[in-house]
Amino acid sequence: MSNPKIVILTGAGISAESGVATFRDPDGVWAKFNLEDVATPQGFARDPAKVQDFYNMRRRQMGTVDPNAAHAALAALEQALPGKVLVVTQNIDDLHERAGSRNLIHMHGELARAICLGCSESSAWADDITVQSQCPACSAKGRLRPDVVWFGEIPYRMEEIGEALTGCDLFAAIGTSGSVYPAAGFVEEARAGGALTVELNLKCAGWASRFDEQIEGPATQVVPDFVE
Ligand code: BJW
Repeated sequence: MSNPKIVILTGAGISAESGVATFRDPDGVWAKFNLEDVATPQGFARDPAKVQDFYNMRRRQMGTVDPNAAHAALAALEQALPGKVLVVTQNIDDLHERAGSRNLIHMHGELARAICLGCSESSAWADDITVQSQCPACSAKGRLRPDVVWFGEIPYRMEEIGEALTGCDLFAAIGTSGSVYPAAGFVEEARAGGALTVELNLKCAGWASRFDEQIEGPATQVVPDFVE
């Protein structure tokens, strides 16, 4: 999209009430799995099966959860303001698109896609990735990995996101701890371009002081109220 006026950054908190675990909350993913083992290229090089198991488990879980009222509210906002809303999600689940969002950037990739280490093509992928999995583009076997962005890798569509942040009037961050860059720096980029910046979070701690306004509460309650 060329000229969105509202840019919404979402994080794991928007999917929490759908039953998808966040990362850094006490019961989050990083309390159960070592980040270095499952979310870095080095971890994948050491033990690819362990990393594939981790993402296969999360991909299977996607089929058991549904979008919630917060995802639906953002999709409705986009419908009400055609061409004006861009959702940038750090989440690799597909709940925004299943709720109806279309102007959507998955900056950390998607569970529902696999990328080939041989030909670099990304393909839609619904099943487990195994050593027998064949790349739909080049037919190589055993060369697929989840098309997600690990630490040390460059998030997707950064130029497009940067332009949208600089040109927007409103930037809202929903359900993210602001601990991972470059997403954690988006609020400053938007503010430098003159945007009003708003954080919506269950608990506005941590990076809240970097926003003009904070709205505290569960996403399924505060997001529908916010977009009205
Ligand atoms: C609710 C709620 C409810 C709960 N309602 N709210 C030192 C300084 C600065 C940077 C670096 C540094 N050392 C290394 C870096 C870079 C590094 C980084 O940021 N590291 C930090 C740890 C410091 N970043 C990278 O490596 C990135 N790449 C990069 O920088 O490339 C260089 C480059 C960039 C740009 C241009 C050119 C070059 C890549 C980062 C990849 C992150 N990958 C992960 C995992 C992969 C995908 C996956 O497996 O899912 O992405 S990590 C993980 O964290 C995942 C998430 O998308 C990401 C963010 O987490 P999120 O969404 O914020 O979740 P939580 O759990 O942290 O927070 C949940 C929030 O929800 C909480 O606030 C709750 O309160 C709230 N909440 N319930 C509302 N019901």
